[in-house]
Amino acid sequence: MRYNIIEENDNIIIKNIKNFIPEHIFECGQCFRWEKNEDGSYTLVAYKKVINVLKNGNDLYIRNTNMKDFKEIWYNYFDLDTDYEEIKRKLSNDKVLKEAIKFGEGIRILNQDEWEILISFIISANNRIPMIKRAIEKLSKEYGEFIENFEGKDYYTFPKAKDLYNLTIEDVKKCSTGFRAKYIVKAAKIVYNKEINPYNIKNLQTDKARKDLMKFSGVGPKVSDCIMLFSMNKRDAFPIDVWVKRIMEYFYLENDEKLKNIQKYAQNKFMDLAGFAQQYLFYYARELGIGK
Ligand code: 8HG
Repeated sequence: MRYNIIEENDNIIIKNIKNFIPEHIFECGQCFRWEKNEDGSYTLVAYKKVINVLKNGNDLYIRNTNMKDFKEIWYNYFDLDTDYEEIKRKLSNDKVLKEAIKFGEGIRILNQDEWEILISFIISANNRIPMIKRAIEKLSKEYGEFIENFEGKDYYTFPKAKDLYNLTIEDVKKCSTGFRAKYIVKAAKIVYNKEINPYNIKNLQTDKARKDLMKFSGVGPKVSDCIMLFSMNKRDAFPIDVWVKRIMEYFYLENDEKLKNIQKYAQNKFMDLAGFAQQYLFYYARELGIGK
């Protein structure tokens, strides 16, 4: 994709960017390490960096970065090589999606770190987004590495398996992780001992990748599909949580369908774009309370 990119001081500016609205990207459920500032910008921690993202008119400002990091990290992180115009055009043939896309027109699916997303979505089970964010922030502060102080606040990396594998369940519970603490320690042990390498799973086909992810305790079909979609570039994954179940039943299916049937229906209908469809639907349903 072609962009008009300018480097200025510690800023990268992309002029006239389309299909990119920070609020839609960060608040659509895929990502937890951000906070919204008074000026409407978002501060984000990922890949050992802290950046600030602001849409100013049609231009995007990524602050606290440089061209090297933009090319090596942020271009891929923000999925800038993917043509969202084309995806939206194809999905808009469906009239429900047409509305959902209008609502979340600036959504992009981020390419996040596999290990971080594995643990983040283990934490997401039976949890609410503000609580998930809090648990991840506490874990990072307690067991991650200090990155820098940015605008008065200290930022830390997400802890690695080596930082977590020898903790007690009680230690991890102190970070507001609840019953998921035991799954986190177990996953850290598995990865530290090289029984499963989460960075290799993305090379497998979706069905095989899902099976491998479900070897981790605390990872069921929904969590595995979130991990594949948000960190393994599997855009055919279709995670079904309460909101996606509601909206699928409300608009497309009879009431109270089995998850397996919803999954099959979505996979047939949206095919390789199922993950994108899911994200527009999740944001639309959750923000508007559809089907509640
Ligand atoms: O982006 C998401 N899609 C789906 N389908 N489910 C999600 C996303 N993000 C997210 O946190 N969840 C789940 O919804 C995890 C948790 O069960 C609940 C939080 O609102």
